[in-house]
Amino acid sequence: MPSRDLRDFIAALEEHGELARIALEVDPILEMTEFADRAVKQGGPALLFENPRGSRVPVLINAFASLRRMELALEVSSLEEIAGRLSELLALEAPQGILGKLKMLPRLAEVGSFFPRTVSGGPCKEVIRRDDFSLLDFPILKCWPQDGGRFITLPLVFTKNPETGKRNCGMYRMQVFDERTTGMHWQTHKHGAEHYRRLAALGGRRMDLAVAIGADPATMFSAVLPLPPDFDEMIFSGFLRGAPVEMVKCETSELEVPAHAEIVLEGYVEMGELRREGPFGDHTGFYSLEDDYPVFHLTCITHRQDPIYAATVVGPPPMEDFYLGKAIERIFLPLMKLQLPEIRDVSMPPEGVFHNLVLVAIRKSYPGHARKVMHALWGMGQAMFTKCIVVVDEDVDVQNVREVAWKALNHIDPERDIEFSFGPADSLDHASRLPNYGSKMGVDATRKWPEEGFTRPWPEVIRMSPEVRRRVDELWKLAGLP
Ligand SMILES: Cc1cc2nc3c(=O)[nH]c(=O)nc-3n(C[C@H](O)[C@H](O)[C@H](O)COP(=O)(O)O)c2cc1C
Ligand SMILES: [Mn+2]
Repeated sequence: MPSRDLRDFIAALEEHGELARIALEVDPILEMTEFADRAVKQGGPALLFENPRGSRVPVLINAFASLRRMELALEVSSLEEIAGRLSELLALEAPQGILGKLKMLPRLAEVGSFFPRTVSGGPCKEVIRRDDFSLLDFPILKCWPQDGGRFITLPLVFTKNPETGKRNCGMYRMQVFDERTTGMHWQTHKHGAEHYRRLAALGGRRMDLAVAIGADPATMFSAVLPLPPDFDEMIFSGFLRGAPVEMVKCETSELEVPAHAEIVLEGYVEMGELRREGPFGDHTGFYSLEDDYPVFHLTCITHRQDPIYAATVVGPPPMEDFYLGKAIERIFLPLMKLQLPEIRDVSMPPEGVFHNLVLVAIRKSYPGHARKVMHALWGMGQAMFTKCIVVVDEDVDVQNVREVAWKALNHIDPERDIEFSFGPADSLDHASRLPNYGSKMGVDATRKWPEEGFTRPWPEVIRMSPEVRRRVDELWKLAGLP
């Protein structure tokens, strides 16, 4: 059985020695950040603050902040398992003959289990507060000294596409303005922002919104995934869990939220109402600048009898989000390969904070191939944000940044091998010439071919001959070397 909720996940973390309970009083204002930052950088456990200052609600931080914990979250022994399942699913072919069709049945049944199921009630409704509620009852963190206030950092924001009726779930941070209003920091390229624009174009006045905080780990992870528009993240969560996500209708709107969530915030944004949001110590390691974003008005809070508040802290890398991103990188590789089969591997080193640096190894087949791959990535979903793409040949291990730096820098003639382009920039990029718009750099660090105008010989990498290596293995011991 997959984790039904956050509690199941906490129990799993605890069972595997991946959780520390902290009974001391710790302040959600800055102090928890310092704990979380030290813990993740020391490879420490997830933290459950049982006694946050100013609130009776415990706080869970760093639940996804290691590869092992990501595996526990997705209930696999390696993320490659999920990539494998996804590849198999994508390879679904029309069955041949009766026997082939029969063999397909279990697969189809599996696909059926991905779809979310609407239920009539659930633990997230144990307490329903329509009048008497305040966000200030919750231990919402102020993460860094220059932050504009307290921020909800792990919210699952549910909206509906007003044109197609399809659901979206994205993770967009929310700055607490007062007891019943927050910011809604969906960046302009994200699906929530698109729903908002569509509704405005249709002449709508208000857009319903529901926010779940703390759910089963696969569902929480799904909110971060760069899925295509109108692809319901809850279906992907069903795929990850191998069981449907149970959804329950909100009290004040037609939206649905995960029935096993810890806390649900219901409300709306008013078209055209914007408010200054930020600054916020962000996952780039710098403060993201203040900007105007819609305002979320709460109409109702529902929660469990004894809710647990889930949070994350982002900041100078690596932090928890690096591990979420690493899981995305591993799980989505088969999807990338489906569109670009020449791709052997991809990596996003932590220092590149996802959008600044992508390293790609390809099997080069024709002149200009590296540049084709760069442009394909710049045209692929959220990879459009990538500021710098380095393309290397398939013999380079892109998971090893040192190897990439060594080989790529040897292989380039900068003026010839750098491709500049323009396009959308991540909203968090503070160096782009305009917000959300800037330049991109691709580095073709593949071996250059005569067909690309390179006629000089290309040297081989230095390797000792195997016979000598074997002989020195023995001599080494005889010489008494360690
Ligand atoms: C901890 C965390 C915080 C995030 N905060 C934001 C945010 O404030 N605004 C935003 O647009 N994206 C944010 N993201 C990234 C989005 O969740 C991600 O791009 C996701 O794919 C968006 O969903 P969508 O494609 O359905 O819009 C955050 C991601 C993580 C892991
Ligand atoms: Mn989406």
